[in-house]
Amino acid sequence: MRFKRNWIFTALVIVLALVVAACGGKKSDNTTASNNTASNNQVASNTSSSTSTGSTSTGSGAASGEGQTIVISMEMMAYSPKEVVIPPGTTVRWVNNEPSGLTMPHDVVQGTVDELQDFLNGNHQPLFQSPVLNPGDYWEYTFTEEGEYIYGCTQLMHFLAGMTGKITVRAGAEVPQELVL
Ligand SMILES: [Cu+2]
Repeated sequence: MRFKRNWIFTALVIVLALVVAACGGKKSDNTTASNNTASNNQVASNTSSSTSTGSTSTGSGAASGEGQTIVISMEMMAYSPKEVVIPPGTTVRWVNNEPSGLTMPHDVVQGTVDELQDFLNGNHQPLFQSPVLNPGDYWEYTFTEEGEYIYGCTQLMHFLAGMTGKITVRAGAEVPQELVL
């Protein structure tokens, strides 16, 4: 009797392990699939940009967006706009627009609030990190990989006071025309 119960228990464990393994397998499949889609989209947008007949003001150019530069302003201890969506290949220029008489340096460091706290303790390697930017200074970074990039200002821990932002890089997204340099 005791032997039989043990056997059933062992069988259950094996079945559970198989289920877990199957789920894990599915997850990695999805990642591969979305990566493929991303590169396909990029190819598609390149193709359509060569056929578009450059209209300027209507902002019809998701495809013509590659290589453009947008401006995010740093003023009143905030990034403006706080969140943007851009296609791969877009350059973001962060400009410190605090009044020039003010001593209000900012910076741009990739990371969530927790990661930025780790960063200040030397335990987070950011994907991108600007130098200290004084009023009038700017810094640029070009986003080539799709994804969501959360960042913040580490000067005097401004990220704890809400100075955080998010860049979403998505193939096929339109460059926000009102922000173009
Ligand atoms: Cu700051």
